[in-house]
Amino acid sequence: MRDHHPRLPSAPGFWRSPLRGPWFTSVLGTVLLAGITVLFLTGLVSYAAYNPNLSPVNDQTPDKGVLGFYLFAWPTGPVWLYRLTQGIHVTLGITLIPVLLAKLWSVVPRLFALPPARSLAHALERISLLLLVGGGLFEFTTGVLNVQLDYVFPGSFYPLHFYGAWVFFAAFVAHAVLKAPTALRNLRGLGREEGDLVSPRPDAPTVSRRGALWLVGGGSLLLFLTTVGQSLGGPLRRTALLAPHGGADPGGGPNGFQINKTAAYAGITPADTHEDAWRLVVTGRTGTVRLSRAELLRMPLHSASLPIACVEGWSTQDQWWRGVRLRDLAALVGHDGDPPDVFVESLQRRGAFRRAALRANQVADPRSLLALYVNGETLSPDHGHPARIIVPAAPGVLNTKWVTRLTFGDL
Ligand SMILES: Nc1nc2c(c(=O)[nH]1)N[C@H]1C(S)=C(S)[C@@H](COP(=O)(O)O)O[C@H]1N2
Ligand SMILES: [Mo]
Repeated sequence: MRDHHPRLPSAPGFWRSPLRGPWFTSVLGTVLLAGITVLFLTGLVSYAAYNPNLSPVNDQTPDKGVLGFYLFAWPTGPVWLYRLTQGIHVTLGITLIPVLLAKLWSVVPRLFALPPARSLAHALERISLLLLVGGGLFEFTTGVLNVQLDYVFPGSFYPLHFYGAWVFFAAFVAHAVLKAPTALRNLRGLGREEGDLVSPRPDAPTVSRRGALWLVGGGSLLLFLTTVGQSLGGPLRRTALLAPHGGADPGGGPNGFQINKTAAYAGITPADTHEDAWRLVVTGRTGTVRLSRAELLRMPLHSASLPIACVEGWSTQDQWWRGVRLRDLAALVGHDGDPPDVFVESLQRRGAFRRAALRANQVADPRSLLALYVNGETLSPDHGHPARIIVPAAPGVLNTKWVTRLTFGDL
């Protein structure tokens, strides 16, 4: 009887879809092999871009020691570098969601198969599968939550997503090595449509296997087309229907580009930023200098066309910034020629992004500015008036707004 009316998902006959089979699973697996490898690499790169080794204000991931073996000084060019790497990371991650779900769906009978382990090797394989499925769901979920809801995690998003990535990728590599030979055979059509994935009592098909793949691909394409605009910026941003909404409306004009956190959100009031109240406090080898906005404006002003690129995947096209070079400010306090790292502090009193550390190579770049103007106009309150950092190729989070203190020295 049980064979004819299986009630338990552990019974092979419980799963009826005629789509399941080695070929379908192998095609999806191959797409994920390429896609997840790119996600992992762009993710590692994104983490490096924060200068996580420089200062605990940039990153507090404990014991990243071994896993941080690859960290390097993030370059300052090309200026679109982080736009590209993080745009790929977020857009590709979102695009792959239908493929990931279809792949999990295609092998779901295996997750319920009994007995749980036939041998030690089989037990190990199943544990690695748990890490793979759990790790994959965890990475995609935390990534999407971070993009859509903006840091909703206990503590920081970075350690969760970073540790999760290593666990997931380790299981992923083991899985790929184990399955690659079979997958290759299935793709070439040499494998036969048999085995535990093929339902012993399939329902009548409503769509062919190829048709189902087109559906998955169509879902991915739709996600791609409604996401990618946020990384392209400019007028194409409007096509990004899936980009997070409900944020501040940047309005039009020179300051009319995306706003991450508004001045109101950050608790910055006109009383804080008023000419009489605001001072820039610069500290370095030779002591401390306090500068009013008028004094800053008497220093040599320089321009740079640079984008803002956020970890959340959105970025702006180049904006035309004008302000004082960071290296000129370093020189003011005794660091001529070879500027050191700098610790940047905002007027903002609370919140994770009120402080950031920049590396010496970023300070030294002539395009790295303490910006006072954007696109020919004074910075708007939401874009960081009276002064903000803008550094080429750096993630948005390092471009501190409402800056009030710069401390030069090796961190
Ligand atoms: N003081 C302060 N500076 C900040 C932030 C912040 O929350 N507080 N957000 C950062 C992040 S995450 C990004 S992406 C950029 C966005 O700059 P924008 O709002 O001018 O586009 O500002 C950065 N500077
Ligand atoms: Mo950001």
